Amino acid sequence: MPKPRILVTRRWPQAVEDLLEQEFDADFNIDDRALSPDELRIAMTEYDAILPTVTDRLGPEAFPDAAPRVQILANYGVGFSHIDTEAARRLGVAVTNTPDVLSDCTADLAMTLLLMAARRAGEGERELRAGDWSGWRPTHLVGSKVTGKTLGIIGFGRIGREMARRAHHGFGMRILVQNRSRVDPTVLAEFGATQVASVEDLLPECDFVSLHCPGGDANRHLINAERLALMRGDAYLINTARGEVIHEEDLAKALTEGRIGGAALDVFEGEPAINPTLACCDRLVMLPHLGSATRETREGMGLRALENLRAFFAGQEPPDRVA
Ligand code: 8YV
Repeated sequence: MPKPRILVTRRWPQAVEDLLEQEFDADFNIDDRALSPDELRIAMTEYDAILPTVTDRLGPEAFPDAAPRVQILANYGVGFSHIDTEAARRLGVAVTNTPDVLSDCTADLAMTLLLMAARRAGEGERELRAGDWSGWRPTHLVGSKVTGKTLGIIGFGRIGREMARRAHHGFGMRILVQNRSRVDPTVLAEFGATQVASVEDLLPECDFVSLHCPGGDANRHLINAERLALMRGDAYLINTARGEVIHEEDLAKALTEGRIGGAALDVFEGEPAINPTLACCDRLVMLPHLGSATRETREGMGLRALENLRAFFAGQEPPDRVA
């Protein structure tokens, strides 16, 4: 039996690429650039499996009209709002993701952003690099204390829980949770957390709000002008989920008008392009989608995608099927 023909759309850690090459008839996108919907649609007719990432916009236009050759899209990442799972289901294409392996590092990065925003670390670094530091003074770049404050977590899945663990056990923070389904009280107790009924109930109570819900249409612009107006004037917004969860122009306006304390973003609606209204905000920390970017996690994500492929082509149920 010939080996399944697979396309890896970006360069992956070498150790995982080597395994993929041994077990499959694998093509790697050696240019390591994002593929267009046209290229992806053609690839669907030429490969048995595609291993996409967040940079592959697999919307309706990337799917052929009739059932393609491709049988599985094994996504490299936990979030899959860039894949039209409805089109995949209609055409009988399985979709899998890579949960768990990136929860620690993404929560670490959310905590990094929270601390950077609260302690004005980005502003301080910019000042130093520009040669503008005039020396220590009691009122210079004074931020907000983190220990003991209230953190609101929107979306209490694996990453949200790891964020709660760090914030509660490491920084003594009080945790409020908003989640679309009811969270088991014993799970909440593990993180000293209280679940509230709605985003509207959560926002006015928090010193920090961290987003950990899925992206896509369900949560597009969940944080908009009306909801930003419910945040405290000195509160901070953190986003390591998906860019589209925030209405970026509304956030830029709230920041420039000083209506919230600050924000820290790892993800952007049109990434890698940054909404120009955000670029001018001082009280804003921005990182280039680094949530899972550690050697260990990127390798773990690759191995998890490989496990899904192995199971699928062995005729078994892939462990992380999402469609
Ligand atoms: C990934 C992420 O690196 O897993 C996710 O959902 O946001 C990132 O940490 C990215 O999606 C790779 O496809």
